[in-house]
Amino acid sequence: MAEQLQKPKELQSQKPVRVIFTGGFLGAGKTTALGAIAKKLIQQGLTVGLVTNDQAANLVDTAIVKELGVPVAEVAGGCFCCKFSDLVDATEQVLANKPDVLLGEPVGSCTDLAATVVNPMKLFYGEIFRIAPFSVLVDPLRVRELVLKELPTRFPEEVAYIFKKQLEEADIIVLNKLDTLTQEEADRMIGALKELQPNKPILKVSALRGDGIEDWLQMLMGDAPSGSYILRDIDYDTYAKGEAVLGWLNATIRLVGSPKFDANRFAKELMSELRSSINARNAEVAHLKFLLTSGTQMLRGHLTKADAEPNFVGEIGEVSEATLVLNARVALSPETLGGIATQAVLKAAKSVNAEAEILSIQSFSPPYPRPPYRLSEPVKV
Ligand SMILES: Nc1nc2c(ncn2[C@@H]2O[C@H](COP(=O)(O)OP(=O)(O)O)[C@@H](O)[C@H]2O)c(=O)[nH]1
Ligand SMILES: [Mg+2]
Repeated sequence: MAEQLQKPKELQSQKPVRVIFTGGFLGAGKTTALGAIAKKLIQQGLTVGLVTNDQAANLVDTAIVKELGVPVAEVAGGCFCCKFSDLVDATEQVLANKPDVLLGEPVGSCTDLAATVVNPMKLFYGEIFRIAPFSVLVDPLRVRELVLKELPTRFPEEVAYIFKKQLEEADIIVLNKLDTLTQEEADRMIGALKELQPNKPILKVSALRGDGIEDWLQMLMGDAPSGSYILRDIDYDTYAKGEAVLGWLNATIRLVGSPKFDANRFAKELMSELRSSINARNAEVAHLKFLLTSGTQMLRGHLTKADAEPNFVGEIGEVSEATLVLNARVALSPETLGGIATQAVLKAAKSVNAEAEILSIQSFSPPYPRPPYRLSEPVKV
């Protein structure tokens, strides 16, 4: 019985805090969208806090959102659903800064969050938290691949299962990357999503350009219910398999030039090496991202589909030293992924005459999801 569950700890806040969780598959644009939302809220004079999440530490996302200059806490070493107490701890840390709004990005391979995160938050902390409708962000290319099936997929069906379950548990579906679509394509995709999920709002946004963010934010700050779509028939074995086929790699590397190296060229070479090794194995990328920093300069690279174009943000010129944080989620065994990444880093470093020192490298498959709390009915607040 939900009522008998013990909450992890008491949380204090002098004012109610709006909590916005935004889910969606890896690479859908969650971090970009939360950044856009945070900026809008800050413009409105509100105080914002953020919680990022990953299966391991060293997050590119945490570094990205730190640029916003708002307090950030990281739940590492597991997802919000399986590390609920850590989520509460991270939330408490951010609450110390008295935010009006707290934004959270769950791991993109997770589902069943309405039952394991959104509703437990409402049950335990409904007095201080106003939980916004749970949004699930969607990348149009994944809709074409996994819903419309007009693009071939290299993912096994268990990954498509997770993608569909994410849509099923959303209070709001948000089709992102509108800037990459014509009006006709966007309508076609909305139509396909509506057919699958006829009863919920489906919005169109471009997190990158800002289109549609205001309307979405209005819904998130309003009174619409949250966590209404608890999954009734989720099969955890299929879900676990879908997560386990994704190899996760997080690495930190120090690069040193002799005396300097071209960091932009290194980034391009690295992306190209990683892509060609992944494509040579006919594997699919869920989200591969890296962040290169040198002093105050930053350069990011993203790849959200093996055969799509990579995206780079920022520039770094000739530098003597840089740090690389690499996060890759690719449908390959962790060992293969680790080998590919190491080779790619070394080759790219050599091509620009730099030395690469691997400071940390971890590659693994996410473990079987075992959330400590799971509610079978939505909590009314
Ligand atoms: N064209 C386009 N790219 C986007 C948009 N939103 C995010 N992206 C890109 O998609 C990639 C993944 O974004 P990110 O926010 O890190 O995704 P996450 O894994 O869901 O957090 C990055 O290269 C982003 O720049 C958008 O609205 N339009
Ligand atoms: Mg992210």
